[in-house]
Amino acid sequence: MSDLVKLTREGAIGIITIHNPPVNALSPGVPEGIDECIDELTADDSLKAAVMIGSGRTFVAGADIKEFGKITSGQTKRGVAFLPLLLKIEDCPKPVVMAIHGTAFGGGLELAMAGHYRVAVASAQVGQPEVKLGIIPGAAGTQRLPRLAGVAKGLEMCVDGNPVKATQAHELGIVDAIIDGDLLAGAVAFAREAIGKPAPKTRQRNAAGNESVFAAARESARKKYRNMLAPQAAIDAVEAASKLPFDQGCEVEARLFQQCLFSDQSKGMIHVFFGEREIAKVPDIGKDTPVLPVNSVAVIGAGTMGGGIAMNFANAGIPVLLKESDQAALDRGLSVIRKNYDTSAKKGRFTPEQVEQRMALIRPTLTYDGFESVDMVVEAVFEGMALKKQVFGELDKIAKPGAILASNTSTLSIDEIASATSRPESVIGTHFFSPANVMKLLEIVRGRQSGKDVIHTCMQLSKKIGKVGVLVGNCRGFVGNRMFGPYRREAQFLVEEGASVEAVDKALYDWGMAMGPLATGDLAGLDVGWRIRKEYAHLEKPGIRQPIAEDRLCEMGRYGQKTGAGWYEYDENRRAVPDPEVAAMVRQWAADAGIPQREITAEEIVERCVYALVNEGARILEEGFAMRSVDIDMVYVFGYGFPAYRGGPMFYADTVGLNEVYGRVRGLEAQHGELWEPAPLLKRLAEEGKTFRA
Ligand code: 3H9
Repeated sequence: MSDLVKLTREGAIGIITIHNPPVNALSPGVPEGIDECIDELTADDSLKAAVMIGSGRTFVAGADIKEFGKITSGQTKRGVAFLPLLLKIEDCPKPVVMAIHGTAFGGGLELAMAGHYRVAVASAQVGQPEVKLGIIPGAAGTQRLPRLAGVAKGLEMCVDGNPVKATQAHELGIVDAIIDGDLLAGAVAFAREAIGKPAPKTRQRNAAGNESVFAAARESARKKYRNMLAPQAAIDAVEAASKLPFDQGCEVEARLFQQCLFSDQSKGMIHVFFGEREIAKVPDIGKDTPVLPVNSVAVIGAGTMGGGIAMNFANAGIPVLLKESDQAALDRGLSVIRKNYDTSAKKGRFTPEQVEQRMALIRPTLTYDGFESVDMVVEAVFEGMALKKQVFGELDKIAKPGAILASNTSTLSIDEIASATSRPESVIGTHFFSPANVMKLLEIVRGRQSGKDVIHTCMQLSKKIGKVGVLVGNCRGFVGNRMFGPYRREAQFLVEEGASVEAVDKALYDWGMAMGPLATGDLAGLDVGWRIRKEYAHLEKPGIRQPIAEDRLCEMGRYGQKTGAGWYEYDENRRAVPDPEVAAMVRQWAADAGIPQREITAEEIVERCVYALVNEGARILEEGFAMRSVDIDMVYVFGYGFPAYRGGPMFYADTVGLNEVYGRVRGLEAQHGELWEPAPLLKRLAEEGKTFRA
């Protein structure tokens, strides 16, 4: 018998325990082990019922996601026939009670639903999160869940992929009983009660639904999950459950599951699932590296960034001192924070009490009083080296020894900032993304002398404050903004060469970006880039083409949303309206600069912008400012609205094929000149037939 699954006995009750740490995934050996246990249970006359339970921290968290890559790359054959095993469990003549703690996700919930009964501790969660991996349930989840929870709820759970808590699952009929106290003992008692009674089979229940639910779900998923295959496939599969007999519904599901599994979208999303976990692993910083306590924080600057950063700490229950240089700015900052919290409360994300608790954790100040006792300071003042160095010089005198001194700079050298202190080992970059209370990405910038404990602490802290922390090196713009430069440069060039502002944004939005590059500039503030460009103007190579339009817009005071106008005009609800005046001005500026005008396709827009990201990403990787291509991918997925179903820019390039990408970059170099010189790493990998990932 497999070591992964064991059958033990407690009187007339067989206990089937799944032991496949850390999450009891259905890796090879687990389904086989369950199969053997069911055979033994059936054959053993002394056993009258069974309990199936997971050892360790959870029930079964789903299929083993690592196996999917092996299946699609042909390394493994199609995996075990899990569906027949579930039928075998359901047809077992003795009642099988599934005992759930932790998470019964994906194949785990499918397994649980094949049992005759389900009991759970109140803290457990159940769900079909497959769509988050670009697939749909593949072992009758779309068929059994609507039969238990009703079509509308089953549909919602399969399409959104969000889990429900055990108590709600109980109300919905997914779970039969909530167990207080010891789960196994409660499940065994439940199983004893079930002996001799007819065991209910979920697949024999009815899942009739009405037509309008599906039409509405399709429409809503089209908007919410733009371009994504899996949510639409999940709707088709649940609709099949509502119209067809169980076996035929399973056939529909199996076909759709295969289509999704072999799609590039699921490969991209699975890459993101593992990527999010991989980036937490820093090769030279072991798990035993000390973690410094961060129980109090100070933030300098109560502007858009500083305020958002303070909210992150308050949300995690960490008290924050929020410093500004004058009362009016401080008041403004606090009122923005309150407004943000109130908006969240209106959306039901927080209760009014939680809002007050969070506000109470943010203590406004105009002085450095109290800074001597905080564990960490995050500087979020204007982007300018002289000012940053002045602040760090002051902090060096005030902060306690060992306090982490972090800068939220988005482009400036952490080493130079650290040089203003006598303790560069305590200095690090923590680059939040706007809006800082919403965006998941946190670039953690490693200075030459940043201490390993300081880095490790910031990586851990990122999780605590709900961020995805990616460790990056200290180059101009780090990973995200350094790549964003060429990306937005191309967007501007395209406008200057004849594409409309709206056409550029639409092409990239339709391709999957959360926003177009020009609208993103308006959101972030065009003046931010303008200020930075002025700071670095001395580094520009003479004779190399530079975008014209954005600096001109800034000179006119058109900074984007915050001034009501940038690339677009904005109404009082900050809705973008195309501005014919901008279009006319750009045409004039282009004519003055002698830039020929032409028709530009959406395909060219996407290619130029996305390959500009990839080419710069390749340079960053080669220069060692990103540890792995997956780090770059996670920066873009979690910080720049890059579609997760494309896996990130480097993964996308791998999917296209580096030889193809290299060929196009060379073509662009021939057409547009040295800004498109292929990165040496891209050239080398393309010629060797390799990928960034490998
Ligand atoms: C499915 O079931 C399809 C079926 O319908 C088809 C049937 C035929 N496989 O997240 P953590 C690893 S699709 C492989 O840090 P937490 C994870 O990589 C699946 N590995 O812990 C990590 O490894 P490492 C549907 C998995 O406590 C370690 O376990 N199920 C899997 O924060 C710890 O994970 C899902 O989509 C897996 N299924 O969160 C559930 N799950 O230490 C996906 C985890 O080397 N999983 N690992 O970095 C999760 O949502 C979370 O991991 C979970 C635990 C909530 C379970």
